[in-house]
Order: sequence, then structure tokens, then C-alpha cells
Amino acid sequence: MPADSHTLIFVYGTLKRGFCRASFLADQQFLSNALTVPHYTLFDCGDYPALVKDTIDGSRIQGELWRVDVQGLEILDQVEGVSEQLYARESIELESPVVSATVQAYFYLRDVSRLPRLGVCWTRQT
Ligand code: PCA
Repeated sequence: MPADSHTLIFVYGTLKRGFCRASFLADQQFLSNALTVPHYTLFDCGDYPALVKDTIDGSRIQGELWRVDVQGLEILDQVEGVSEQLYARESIELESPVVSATVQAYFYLRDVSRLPRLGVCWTRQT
């Protein structure tokens, strides 16, 4: 990947503006508020939310769309525990805004069977 390339990231939890990990996006570009297609579910991990794919019983999840550079993406992957397999950064489908490029989000990899389901928008202040 060339050093000047960027990735579109949908954030839905602690990375959103005003929440506890927002500072990790301070040098990146906020594009807009965003809404996924209705194929995802949010679960409550306590201090942060867990997004999983759910094409049967999913919802439209609210979040934000950001344009992140290579260095920023490395930091986000660390913060979100990608190497510990807490989250994996994978493609997500948005309903709005309509973007032709691939958008990625952090999907939760651990067991959600005992976690409470959240609504369509995570708003916990920490
Ligand atoms: N941080 C990432 C994934 C879950 C979380 O709390 C985000 O805001 O998208």
C-alpha cells in the first residue's frame, strides 16, 4: 500500500466524536455521519460496543465515516486490539452516505451470546 493512501473507516463506538477514544482520530478527516444497511447488530461490552454481522435480524447502525491515513490506521488497529483478535477490520456496507469505495469497520471477534443487545446507536459516555 503506498504511504499516501487512505482508508474509509466507519466508527460506531468509542472512536466517535465526543467519546473516550476520539483523540485517536484527531489528525484524520471526518467525512459525515453514516448509517449502515440493516445487516448488523450492536452488543454491549460494558465500556464499549461490539458490532457483528447479522443479515437475519440486523439493524441499521449509526456511526461516523472517517478518512484515515496509513499511520492513523496502524494506531487504530492497535487501539482496537486487532493483533489480540478482539476486533477485525473488515468491509461494511453503508446505506448512507453512498460511497463507491470500500468502507471498513471494526467487527467484534469474541463470543456475544451472553452480551446484552444494544439499539442502533451507542452513546455511552466514559
Ligand atoms: N471502538 C471502535 C470499535 C468499537 C469501539 O468502541 C469504534 O468506535 O468504531
